[in-house]
Amino acid sequence: MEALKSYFEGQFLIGAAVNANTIEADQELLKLHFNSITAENEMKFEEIHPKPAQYHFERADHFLEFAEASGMGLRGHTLVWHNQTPAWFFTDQDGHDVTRAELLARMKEHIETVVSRYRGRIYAWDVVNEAISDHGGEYLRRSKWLDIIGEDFIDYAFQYAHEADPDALLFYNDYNESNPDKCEKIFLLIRGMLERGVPIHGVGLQAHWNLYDPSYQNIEAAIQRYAELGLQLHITEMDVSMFSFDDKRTDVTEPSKEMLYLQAERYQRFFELFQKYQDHISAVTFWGISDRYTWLSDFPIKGRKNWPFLFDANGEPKPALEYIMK
Ligand code: HAH
Repeated sequence: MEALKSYFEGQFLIGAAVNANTIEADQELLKLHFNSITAENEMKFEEIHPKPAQYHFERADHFLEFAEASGMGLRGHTLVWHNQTPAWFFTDQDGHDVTRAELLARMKEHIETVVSRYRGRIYAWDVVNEAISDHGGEYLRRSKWLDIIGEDFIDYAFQYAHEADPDALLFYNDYNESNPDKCEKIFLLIRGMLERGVPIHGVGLQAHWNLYDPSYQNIEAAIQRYAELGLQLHITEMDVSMFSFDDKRTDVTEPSKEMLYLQAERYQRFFELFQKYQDHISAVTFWGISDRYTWLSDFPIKGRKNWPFLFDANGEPKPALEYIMK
């Protein structure tokens, strides 16, 4: 069988998110089909910088060594996010919020330390993750970053990252990126950054999609809108859940034939869109390797399995794989 990465060679890098277990358990599949990896959690703030002045680089270093030894690229995820960032980072010794100046200084220290360690070896960084609100009428999401620093925390994060590694491509990354209202907010955010001369090079479309949503029309409109910015687009965290967002069932223990073929059709149409916009899209990363492990087998419904990828739980090709490499 042809490798995914060869099939799309010259169009997009094909990536997978890995963790300490999957990089072992699915190593063969990973090496065969993928040419880029992202750390699912191991470069996030709470893992890499859990305590003041305490950095844990072992796992991230290991992923980088693996990537370099296997001829793969490494995407960095992520520097500034409202989630998985410890509370101490925002507070002083008395538990009060730090000042704007102090938080900016801490942000600079964190970004400098992490980004310069991997300078020249990580081809793209998700600098800011999920800063836009999902609610109509609200622009930026409420967060400690926004509360303490103000809206320009995003500009500063990109400036610090650029200083630490001038060659890394810097991305703004978000989910629900194909929702028309949120897409417009993301577009306006990035257009403003470009007008202010902020060093940003790409938009990350997470692409946490499912069998029913989003519509092809909304996805295409979003790709077109982001492409107008003149930046590269990366699909950063793709998975295609078997369940619609409102589906709360917990009694599905195996994917049905119908689900597998619906999923294959969805994947086929998604990749047709990616190819149509291949001048803008340069990488497609899945948020896992195979159905052996996915963050969706617990989220948002605890204990419910999901099967969102191109390879099944035994690493065997699913109909979706054949459909996209027709
Ligand atoms: C993503 N959020 C994050 O970027 C990634 O780091 C994490 O491992 C999984 C998904 C998507 C998301 C969320 O954080 C909250 C609600 C919906 C979707």
